[in-house]
Amino acid sequence: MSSPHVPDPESAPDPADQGPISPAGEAVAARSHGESPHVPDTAAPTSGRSGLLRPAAQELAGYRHMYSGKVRDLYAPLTATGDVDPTRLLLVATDRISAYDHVLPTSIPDKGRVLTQMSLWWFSQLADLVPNHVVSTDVPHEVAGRAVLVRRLHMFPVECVARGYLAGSGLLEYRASGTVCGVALPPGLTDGSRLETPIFTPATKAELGEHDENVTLEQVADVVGADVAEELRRLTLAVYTRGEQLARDRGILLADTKIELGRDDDGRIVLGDEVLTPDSSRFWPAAGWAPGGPQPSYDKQFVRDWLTSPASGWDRHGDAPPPPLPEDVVERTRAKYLEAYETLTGQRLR
Ligand code: Q0Z
Repeated sequence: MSSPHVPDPESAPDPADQGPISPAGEAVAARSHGESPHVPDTAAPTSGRSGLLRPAAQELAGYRHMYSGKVRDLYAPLTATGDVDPTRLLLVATDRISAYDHVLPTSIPDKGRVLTQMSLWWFSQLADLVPNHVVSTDVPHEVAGRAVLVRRLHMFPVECVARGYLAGSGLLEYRASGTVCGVALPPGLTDGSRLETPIFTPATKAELGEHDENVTLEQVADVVGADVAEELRRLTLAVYTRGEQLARDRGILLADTKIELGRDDDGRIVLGDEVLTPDSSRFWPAAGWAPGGPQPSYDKQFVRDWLTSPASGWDRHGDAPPPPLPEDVVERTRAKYLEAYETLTGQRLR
Protein backbone atom coordinates (compact mmCIF):
# COMPACT_ATOMS: atom_id res chain seq x y z
CA MET A 1 0.00 0.00 0.00
CA SER A 2 2.65 2.52 0.84
CA SER A 3 4.68 3.58 -2.13
CA PRO A 4 7.36 6.07 -2.92
CA HIS A 5 4.71 8.27 -4.50
CA VAL A 6 3.41 9.84 -1.35
CA PRO A 7 3.15 13.54 -0.63
CA ASP A 8 5.59 13.26 2.22
CA PRO A 9 7.73 10.21 1.98
CA GLU A 10 10.53 11.35 4.25
CA SER A 11 9.88 10.77 7.88
CA ALA A 12 9.08 7.23 8.86
CA PRO A 13 6.55 5.48 9.23
CA ASP A 14 6.11 5.33 5.48
CA PRO A 15 9.47 6.15 4.23
CA ALA A 16 12.18 3.77 3.34
CA ASP A 17 14.32 6.40 4.99
CA GLN A 18 15.62 4.01 7.52
CA GLY A 19 16.34 1.47 4.81
CA PRO A 20 19.58 -0.31 4.36
CA ILE A 21 22.64 0.93 2.62
CA SER A 22 25.30 -1.53 3.56
CA PRO A 23 25.58 -4.77 5.45
CA ALA A 24 28.72 -6.20 6.93
CA GLY A 25 29.56 -9.44 8.63
CA GLU A 26 27.36 -12.51 8.44
CA ALA A 27 24.00 -13.21 10.00
CA VAL A 28 23.56 -9.75 11.34
CA ALA A 29 20.92 -8.55 13.72
CA ALA A 30 19.74 -6.02 11.24
CA ARG A 31 18.85 -8.77 8.87
CA SER A 32 16.75 -10.65 11.38
CA HIS A 33 15.31 -7.23 12.01
CA GLY A 34 14.17 -7.17 8.43
CA GLU A 35 16.66 -4.86 6.84
CA SER A 36 18.14 -6.24 3.70
CA PRO A 37 21.53 -5.89 2.09
CA HIS A 38 22.24 -3.26 -0.47
CA VAL A 39 25.80 -2.10 -0.95
CA PRO A 40 28.45 -4.36 0.54
CA ASP A 41 31.02 -2.14 2.23
CA THR A 42 33.62 -4.85 2.04
CA ALA A 43 33.70 -4.81 -1.73
CA ALA A 44 35.25 -2.12 -3.84
CA PRO A 45 33.17 1.03 -3.77
CA THR A 46 29.95 0.45 -5.63
CA SER A 47 27.43 2.78 -7.16
CA GLY A 48 24.28 2.91 -5.09
CA ARG A 49 21.03 4.21 -6.48
CA SER A 50 22.36 7.68 -5.94
CA GLY A 51 25.31 6.92 -8.15
CA LEU A 52 27.61 8.25 -5.44
CA LEU A 53 30.25 6.27 -3.65
CA ARG A 54 29.21 5.76 -0.07
CA PRO A 55 32.08 5.75 2.38
CA ALA A 56 32.55 2.69 4.54
CA ALA A 57 31.25 3.06 8.09
CA GLN A 58 33.64 4.42 10.64
CA GLU A 59 35.99 1.90 12.29
CA LEU A 60 35.49 1.69 16.05
CA ALA A 61 38.10 -0.16 18.11
CA GLY A 62 36.45 -2.95 20.09
CA TYR A 63 33.41 -3.11 17.83
CA ARG A 64 32.52 -4.86 14.61
CA HIS A 65 30.50 -2.93 12.07
CA MET A 66 27.42 -5.00 11.30
CA TYR A 67 25.23 -2.87 9.16
CA SER A 68 24.37 0.60 7.97
CA GLY A 69 21.00 2.12 7.32
CA LYS A 70 20.61 5.34 5.39
CA VAL A 71 21.45 7.50 8.37
CA ARG A 72 22.53 5.11 11.15
CA ASP A 73 25.21 2.50 11.71
CA LEU A 74 24.99 -0.67 13.75
CA TYR A 75 27.94 -2.29 15.52
CA ALA A 76 28.43 -5.26 17.83
CA PRO A 77 30.85 -4.98 20.74
CA LEU A 78 33.69 -7.48 20.88
CA THR A 79 34.54 -9.44 24.00
CA ALA A 80 38.03 -9.72 25.51
CA THR A 81 38.61 -12.76 23.26
CA GLY A 82 37.71 -10.76 20.17
CA ASP A 83 34.37 -12.46 19.58
CA VAL A 84 31.14 -10.63 18.98
CA ASP A 85 29.18 -10.14 22.19
CA PRO A 86 25.87 -11.72 21.17
CA THR A 87 23.94 -9.85 23.87
CA ARG A 88 24.67 -6.26 22.90
CA LEU A 89 24.55 -3.81 20.00
CA LEU A 90 25.86 -0.29 19.51
CA LEU A 91 23.42 1.97 17.67
CA VAL A 92 25.12 4.97 16.12
CA ALA A 93 23.20 7.93 14.72
CA THR A 94 25.17 9.82 12.10
CA ASP A 95 24.63 13.40 10.93
CA ARG A 96 23.43 12.09 7.57
CA ILE A 97 20.04 13.28 6.40
CA SER A 98 17.74 11.83 3.79
CA ALA A 99 15.10 13.50 1.68
CA TYR A 100 12.91 12.21 -1.12
CA ASP A 101 14.35 8.71 -0.58
CA HIS A 102 17.95 9.85 -1.07
CA VAL A 103 20.74 10.24 1.41
CA LEU A 104 21.96 13.77 0.81
CA PRO A 105 25.64 14.46 0.16
CA THR A 106 25.64 17.07 2.92
CA SER A 107 25.35 16.22 6.62
CA ILE A 108 23.61 18.27 9.31
CA PRO A 109 26.00 18.93 12.20
CA ASP A 110 24.64 17.66 15.53
CA LYS A 111 21.73 15.76 13.97
CA GLY A 112 23.05 12.44 15.28
CA ARG A 113 23.44 13.81 18.80
CA VAL A 114 20.03 15.45 18.74
CA LEU A 115 18.23 12.29 17.64
CA THR A 116 20.14 10.10 20.08
CA GLN A 117 19.58 12.39 23.04
CA MET A 118 15.93 12.90 22.13
CA SER A 119 15.40 9.14 21.91
CA LEU A 120 17.10 8.63 25.29
CA TRP A 121 14.91 11.31 26.81
CA TRP A 122 11.78 9.64 25.45
CA PHE A 123 12.88 6.24 26.73
CA SER A 124 13.01 7.68 30.22
CA GLN A 125 9.65 9.45 29.78
CA LEU A 126 8.11 6.15 28.67
CA ALA A 127 9.78 3.86 31.20
CA ASP A 128 6.59 3.38 33.19
CA LEU A 129 4.79 2.17 30.05
CA VAL A 130 7.35 -0.20 28.57
CA PRO A 131 10.87 -1.39 29.37
CA ASN A 132 13.55 -0.34 26.88
CA HIS A 133 16.78 -1.73 25.49
CA VAL A 134 19.16 0.96 26.73
CA VAL A 135 22.22 -0.32 28.59
CA SER A 136 24.73 2.51 28.56
CA THR A 137 25.74 5.77 26.92
CA ASP A 138 29.39 5.07 27.66
CA VAL A 139 30.51 4.76 24.05
CA PRO A 140 33.67 5.35 22.00
CA HIS A 141 34.76 9.00 21.91
CA GLU A 142 34.30 9.14 18.12
CA VAL A 143 30.56 8.64 18.56
CA ALA A 144 30.11 10.35 21.92
CA GLY A 145 26.60 11.64 22.42
CA ARG A 146 25.24 9.96 19.33
CA ALA A 147 25.49 6.28 20.19
CA VAL A 148 23.82 3.96 22.65
CA LEU A 149 24.81 0.50 23.84
CA VAL A 150 21.68 -1.63 23.92
CA ARG A 151 20.49 -5.10 24.77
CA ARG A 152 20.13 -7.23 21.71
CA LEU A 153 16.51 -8.25 21.32
CA HIS A 154 14.61 -10.67 19.16
CA MET A 155 12.77 -8.09 17.11
CA PHE A 156 9.20 -8.75 16.00
CA PRO A 157 9.09 -8.68 12.20
CA VAL A 158 6.54 -5.88 12.26
CA GLU A 159 6.82 -2.12 12.02
CA CYS A 160 4.60 -0.92 14.85
CA VAL A 161 3.03 2.32 13.69
CA ALA A 162 0.50 4.54 15.42
CA ARG A 163 -1.22 7.43 13.68
CA GLY A 164 -3.17 10.27 15.16
CA TYR A 165 -3.26 12.26 11.93
CA LEU A 166 -3.75 11.20 8.32
CA ALA A 167 -0.72 11.42 6.03
CA GLY A 168 1.50 9.35 3.79
CA SER A 169 0.46 5.76 3.18
CA GLY A 170 -2.38 6.12 5.66
CA LEU A 171 -3.90 8.87 3.55
CA LEU A 172 -3.44 6.88 0.33
CA GLU A 173 -5.11 3.81 1.75
CA TYR A 174 -7.93 5.90 3.21
CA ARG A 175 -8.57 7.53 -0.17
CA ALA A 176 -8.64 4.14 -1.87
CA SER A 177 -10.75 2.24 0.65
CA GLY A 178 -11.87 4.40 3.57
CA THR A 179 -9.71 2.25 5.83
CA VAL A 180 -6.13 2.24 7.10
CA CYS A 181 -4.72 -1.20 7.85
CA GLY A 182 -8.26 -2.51 7.93
CA VAL A 183 -9.43 0.14 10.40
CA ALA A 184 -12.50 1.94 9.06
CA LEU A 185 -12.33 5.72 9.37
CA PRO A 186 -15.17 8.23 9.05
CA PRO A 187 -15.80 9.83 5.65
CA GLY A 188 -14.61 13.33 4.81
CA LEU A 189 -11.07 13.13 6.14
CA THR A 190 -8.28 14.87 4.22
CA ASP A 191 -4.51 15.17 4.14
CA GLY A 192 -3.44 16.14 7.66
CA SER A 193 -6.77 15.47 9.38
CA ARG A 194 -6.63 14.64 13.06
CA LEU A 195 -8.15 11.29 13.90
CA GLU A 196 -10.71 11.15 16.70
CA THR A 197 -8.76 8.27 18.22
CA PRO A 198 -5.23 7.20 17.31
CA ILE A 199 -5.04 3.94 15.37
CA PHE A 200 -2.53 1.10 15.16
CA THR A 201 -1.38 0.78 11.55
CA PRO A 202 1.26 -1.95 11.42
CA ALA A 203 3.42 -2.60 8.40
CA THR A 204 5.63 -5.39 7.20
CA LYS A 205 9.26 -4.67 6.58
CA ALA A 206 9.79 -4.27 2.90
CA GLU A 207 12.40 -5.73 0.61
CA LEU A 208 15.40 -3.73 -0.47
CA GLY A 209 14.47 -0.37 -1.94
CA GLU A 210 10.77 -0.89 -1.32
CA HIS A 211 8.55 0.80 1.20
CA ASP A 212 6.91 -1.02 4.06
CA GLU A 213 3.52 -2.51 3.32
CA ASN A 214 0.56 -1.70 5.53
CA VAL A 215 -1.10 -4.76 7.02
CA THR A 216 -4.07 -5.47 9.26
CA LEU A 217 -3.94 -6.49 12.91
CA GLU A 218 -5.17 -9.90 11.73
CA GLN A 219 -2.16 -10.24 9.44
CA VAL A 220 0.12 -9.36 12.35
CA ALA A 221 -1.69 -11.98 14.43
CA ASP A 222 -1.01 -14.58 11.73
CA VAL A 223 2.72 -13.94 12.21
CA VAL A 224 3.13 -13.39 15.97
CA GLY A 225 -0.13 -14.76 17.39
CA ALA A 226 -3.26 -12.89 18.43
CA ASP A 227 -2.20 -12.16 22.00
CA VAL A 228 1.19 -10.73 21.01
CA ALA A 229 -0.41 -8.74 18.18
CA GLU A 230 -2.80 -7.19 20.68
CA GLU A 231 0.08 -6.39 23.03
CA LEU A 232 2.07 -4.73 20.22
CA ARG A 233 -1.00 -2.66 19.42
CA ARG A 234 -1.53 -1.67 23.05
CA LEU A 235 2.10 -0.68 23.59
CA THR A 236 2.35 1.22 20.30
CA LEU A 237 -0.74 3.26 21.07
CA ALA A 238 0.43 3.88 24.64
CA VAL A 239 3.79 5.20 23.41
CA TYR A 240 2.16 7.36 20.73
CA THR A 241 -0.53 8.72 23.05
CA ARG A 242 2.01 9.74 25.70
CA GLY A 243 4.33 11.27 23.11
CA GLU A 244 1.62 13.08 21.20
CA GLN A 245 0.15 14.69 24.31
CA LEU A 246 3.49 15.87 25.60
CA ALA A 247 4.62 17.19 22.22
CA ARG A 248 1.31 18.96 21.55
CA ASP A 249 1.62 20.78 24.87
CA ARG A 250 4.91 22.12 23.50
CA GLY A 251 3.63 23.16 20.10
CA ILE A 252 4.77 20.13 18.11
CA LEU A 253 2.26 17.82 16.46
CA LEU A 254 3.37 14.23 16.39
CA ALA A 255 1.34 12.98 13.45
CA ASP A 256 2.44 9.38 13.68
CA THR A 257 5.28 7.23 14.89
CA LYS A 258 6.97 3.95 14.16
CA ILE A 259 8.42 1.93 17.01
CA GLU A 260 10.32 -1.33 17.09
CA LEU A 261 9.49 -3.89 19.74
CA GLY A 262 11.38 -7.06 20.54
CA ARG A 263 11.62 -9.73 23.16
CA ASP A 264 14.46 -10.11 25.60
CA ASP A 265 15.86 -13.45 26.71
CA ASP A 266 13.45 -13.47 29.65
CA GLY A 267 10.49 -13.21 27.31
CA ARG A 268 9.62 -9.61 28.11
CA ILE A 269 8.50 -7.30 25.33
CA VAL A 270 10.97 -4.41 25.17
CA LEU A 271 11.03 -1.11 23.27
CA GLY A 272 14.07 -0.99 20.99
CA ASP A 273 15.68 1.11 18.29
CA GLU A 274 15.01 4.87 18.42
CA VAL A 275 11.77 6.32 19.69
CA LEU A 276 9.72 9.42 18.85
CA THR A 277 12.45 11.13 16.84
CA PRO A 278 11.85 13.15 13.67
CA ASP A 279 13.34 10.22 11.72
CA SER A 280 10.81 7.73 13.13
CA SER A 281 7.82 10.05 13.33
CA ARG A 282 6.21 12.95 11.51
CA PHE A 283 6.83 16.16 13.45
CA TRP A 284 4.68 19.09 12.37
CA PRO A 285 4.71 22.62 13.77
CA ALA A 286 1.33 22.91 15.55
CA ALA A 287 1.05 26.55 14.49
CA GLY A 288 1.21 25.64 10.80
CA TRP A 289 -1.30 22.79 10.93
CA ALA A 290 -3.86 23.22 8.17
CA PRO A 291 -5.53 20.01 6.99
CA GLY A 292 -6.28 19.85 3.27
CA GLY A 293 -2.77 19.45 1.93
CA PRO A 294 0.69 18.27 2.89
CA GLN A 295 1.79 19.66 6.26
CA PRO A 296 5.16 21.37 6.62
CA SER A 297 7.81 19.22 8.27
CA TYR A 298 9.15 20.57 11.55
CA ASP A 299 12.70 19.50 10.76
CA LYS A 300 13.15 18.98 7.01
CA GLN A 301 11.09 21.71 5.42
CA PHE A 302 14.04 23.95 4.51
CA VAL A 303 15.73 20.95 2.87
CA ARG A 304 12.65 19.94 0.92
CA ASP A 305 11.88 23.49 -0.15
CA TRP A 306 15.39 24.04 -1.43
CA LEU A 307 15.65 20.66 -3.16
CA THR A 308 12.38 21.26 -5.00
CA SER A 309 13.17 24.89 -5.85
CA PRO A 310 14.75 25.95 -9.16
CA ALA A 311 17.82 27.00 -7.16
CA SER A 312 18.80 23.37 -6.58
CA GLY A 313 18.57 22.43 -10.25
CA TRP A 314 17.50 18.97 -9.11
CA ASP A 315 14.63 16.80 -10.30
CA ARG A 316 13.43 14.58 -7.50
CA HIS A 317 11.75 12.30 -10.01
CA GLY A 318 14.89 11.97 -12.14
CA ASP A 319 17.90 9.68 -11.88
CA ALA A 320 20.51 12.17 -10.69
CA PRO A 321 21.61 12.24 -7.07
CA PRO A 322 20.64 15.30 -5.04
CA PRO A 323 23.17 18.18 -4.98
CA PRO A 324 24.96 19.44 -1.86
CA LEU A 325 22.89 21.71 0.38
CA PRO A 326 23.78 25.40 0.68
CA GLU A 327 25.27 26.43 3.99
CA ASP A 328 22.25 28.44 5.09
CA VAL A 329 19.92 25.47 4.51
CA VAL A 330 22.26 23.32 6.60
CA GLU A 331 22.39 25.87 9.39
CA ARG A 332 18.65 26.51 9.46
CA THR A 333 17.96 22.76 9.46
CA ARG A 334 20.45 22.19 12.26
CA ALA A 335 18.68 24.90 14.24
CA LYS A 336 15.32 23.14 13.75
CA TYR A 337 16.66 19.85 15.13
CA LEU A 338 18.13 21.66 18.14
CA GLU A 339 14.90 23.58 18.61
CA ALA A 340 12.86 20.36 18.53
CA TYR A 341 15.10 18.82 21.18
CA GLU A 342 15.04 21.87 23.42
CA THR A 343 11.32 22.46 22.99
CA LEU A 344 10.40 18.89 23.88
CA THR A 345 12.82 18.27 26.70
CA GLY A 346 13.17 21.78 28.12
CA GLN A 347 16.92 21.17 28.13
CA ARG A 348 19.78 22.53 26.09
CA LEU A 349 21.69 19.93 24.11
CA ARG A 350 25.03 19.41 25.81
C1 Q0Z B 1 17.76 -2.33 15.20
C2 Q0Z B 1 19.08 -0.23 12.97
C3 Q0Z B 1 21.06 0.44 11.81
C4 Q0Z B 1 20.64 1.30 13.94
C5 Q0Z B 1 18.60 -4.18 14.40
N1 Q0Z B 1 17.95 -3.91 20.52
C6 Q0Z B 1 18.03 -4.46 19.27
N2 Q0Z B 1 18.15 -5.79 19.16
C7 Q0Z B 1 18.24 -6.35 17.93
N3 Q0Z B 1 18.24 -5.65 16.81
C8 Q0Z B 1 18.12 -4.31 16.84
C9 Q0Z B 1 18.01 -3.67 18.09
CL1 Q0Z B 1 17.84 -1.99 18.26
C10 Q0Z B 1 18.15 -3.60 15.56
N4 Q0Z B 1 18.02 -2.18 13.89
C11 Q0Z B 1 17.80 -1.01 13.06
C12 Q0Z B 1 19.88 -0.30 11.85
C13 Q0Z B 1 21.44 1.24 12.82
C14 Q0Z B 1 19.46 0.57 14.01
F1 Q0Z B 1 21.84 0.35 10.75
N5 Q0Z B 1 18.52 -3.28 13.39
